[in-house]
Amino acid sequence: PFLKNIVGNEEFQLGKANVDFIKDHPELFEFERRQDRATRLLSFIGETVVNGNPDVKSLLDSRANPRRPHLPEIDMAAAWGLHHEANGGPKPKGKKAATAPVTTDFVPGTKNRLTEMGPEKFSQWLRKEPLVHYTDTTMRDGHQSLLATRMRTWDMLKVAESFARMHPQTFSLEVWGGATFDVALRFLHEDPWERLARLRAAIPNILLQMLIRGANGVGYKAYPDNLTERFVMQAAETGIDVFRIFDSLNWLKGMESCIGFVRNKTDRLAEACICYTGDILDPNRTKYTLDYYLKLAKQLEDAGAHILCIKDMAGLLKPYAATELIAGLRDTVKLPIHLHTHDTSSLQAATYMKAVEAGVNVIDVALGSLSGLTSQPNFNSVVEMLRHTPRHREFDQHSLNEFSNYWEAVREMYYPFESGLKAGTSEVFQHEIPGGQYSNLRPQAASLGLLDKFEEVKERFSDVNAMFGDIVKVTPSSKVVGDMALFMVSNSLSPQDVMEKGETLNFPESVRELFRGDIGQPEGGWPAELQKLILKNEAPFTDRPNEHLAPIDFDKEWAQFQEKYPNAKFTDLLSSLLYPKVFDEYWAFRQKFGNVSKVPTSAFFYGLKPGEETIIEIAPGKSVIVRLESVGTINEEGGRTIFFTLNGQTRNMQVRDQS
Ligand code: 3PY
Ligand code: ZN
Repeated sequence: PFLKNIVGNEEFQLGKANVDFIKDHPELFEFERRQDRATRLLSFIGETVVNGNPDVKSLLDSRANPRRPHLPEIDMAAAWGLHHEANGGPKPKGKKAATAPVTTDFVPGTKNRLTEMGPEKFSQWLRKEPLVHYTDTTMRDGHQSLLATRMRTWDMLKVAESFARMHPQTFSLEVWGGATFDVALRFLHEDPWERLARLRAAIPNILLQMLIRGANGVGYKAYPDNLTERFVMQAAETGIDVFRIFDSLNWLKGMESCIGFVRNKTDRLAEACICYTGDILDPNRTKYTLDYYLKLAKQLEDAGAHILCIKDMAGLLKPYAATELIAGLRDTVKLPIHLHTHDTSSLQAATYMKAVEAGVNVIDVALGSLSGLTSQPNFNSVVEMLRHTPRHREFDQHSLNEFSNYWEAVREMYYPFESGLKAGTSEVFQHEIPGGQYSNLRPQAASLGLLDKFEEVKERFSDVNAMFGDIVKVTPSSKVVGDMALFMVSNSLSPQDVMEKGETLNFPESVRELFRGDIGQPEGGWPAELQKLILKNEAPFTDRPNEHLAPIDFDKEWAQFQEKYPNAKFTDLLSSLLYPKVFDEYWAFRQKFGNVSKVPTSAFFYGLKPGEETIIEIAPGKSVIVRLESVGTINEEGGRTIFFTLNGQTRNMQVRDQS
């Protein structure tokens, strides 16, 4: 090294090395051998592999060992004080209204009002409301869009009642439907009906809202009409007040019957959606214009909707477009207007500001820590945005922040389901991927080994939309566009390749079904050339797919069901008719392990560490303390003995080691 370093140096060779040479070139005097450096680096990596990097270790630990969520305070005096103030009573001094009569009763809210007025009058009342209303989506779309729909009933029930007590002026809580039904059964092994019933019991005063995909119910395909009818009736009976009904292609026929079921078979609210796509301000996009949306809104009003929703599932409605759209809708229909968006671009608070100025009645928000990005805009911050302005509705901000803090701590336990999106992205205006789909598309790409091609998947998503004729993209149509994009990326196909080689391609089943008309008809029909390539010789239908399905014979089905699943409830039959295979697996799991929705979330996802204990309320007022003492070594049969104590009594069990 001496020869190479110093003697080989040009300055040294030219005899220019004076006393400063050493100072100016310290690197020439590092004689360590290359191999030593590599060995030391290797041993550093080895140490990190085995023991972790101390700089990030605590971070990893805190994820696996999350902090305990702090339950928000209940202050009935403050809640009643705000209520009296809002109704013209004396203005409270400080935080509480000393003069307001205080009871432990819930402050009456929109649920009480709907019961008193009925849906028709309620709708007229809402249309005229001067102050803006809020729907909190934390317990449905918020976690569907940020955490792959994994939020468990256990975490919701911890704060459901206290939220209803502290924030009774909330318009509604979206707590059910969309993907939550399927995910609850399939991955959380819990009964979605039980979730709804328990939330209803905890929240007697605020409207509970669900998302229903019209003729596709809470599934991905068409169901017999009388199944959707029974589903709607049962959902109302179990606790739903507002049915937000949409069709994934904005096809009126896909929504009409569902609107009718809510109107004629329940005393609840039918909220029908125009799904927003494209950009009404862009003169080059001539398919989804302001007129298109206004016409659809009028048809939905005529079909019997009580509320009109603008469902901006990807977050494409820009602020100045909101001004045009909402002003136009207020002029066109007599219904109250409810606006739903996703903050994927991070612009949507501005959209809300313009919407509020233009007269929107209700906006969808999620509590701070479960808001933003692919979720809804931030409840806490939007309330502040409007403070001291004419349409501001008062909320106890300190308490809203407590709820946000609660959800922030809870969210840590769900870190494996985070979508990975770290900042708002204007890419959404190109790819138009719905917020609720984004957190699923990544893992879907990953499971096909395409994660490093995710950028390409997003580009293909937009190409596929163009190939399909620029369709509305929301579940289930968006899922098909995603399937086709993944198919093209994994087979290295360009749009041109698809058109050229289409006859020999084996298109994904969902694409075939879409082009056959299984989930309805898009505006302007399907592109004929592509449809022929996809369907080959199969004939598409152009009427309602549901009309090709035989109605369910409920008496017969119920009798057979009870034989197969003894002690099952009628709601179980509905779950099974929607998702037969998923229900069957859920049932088997439940027979084996019981009602795991009662297990605290940390133990549900991560088990217990030796020495750790958890409390499980197995029945109302009856809790057990479970403590893991130790885990035995692996035995000859590949099993381990697990040593627990249950309320202090030793309990051992054998568990097979799957590793
Ligand atoms: C769903 O259908 O689950 C959606 O959230 C659509 O936006
Ligand atoms: Zn949404």
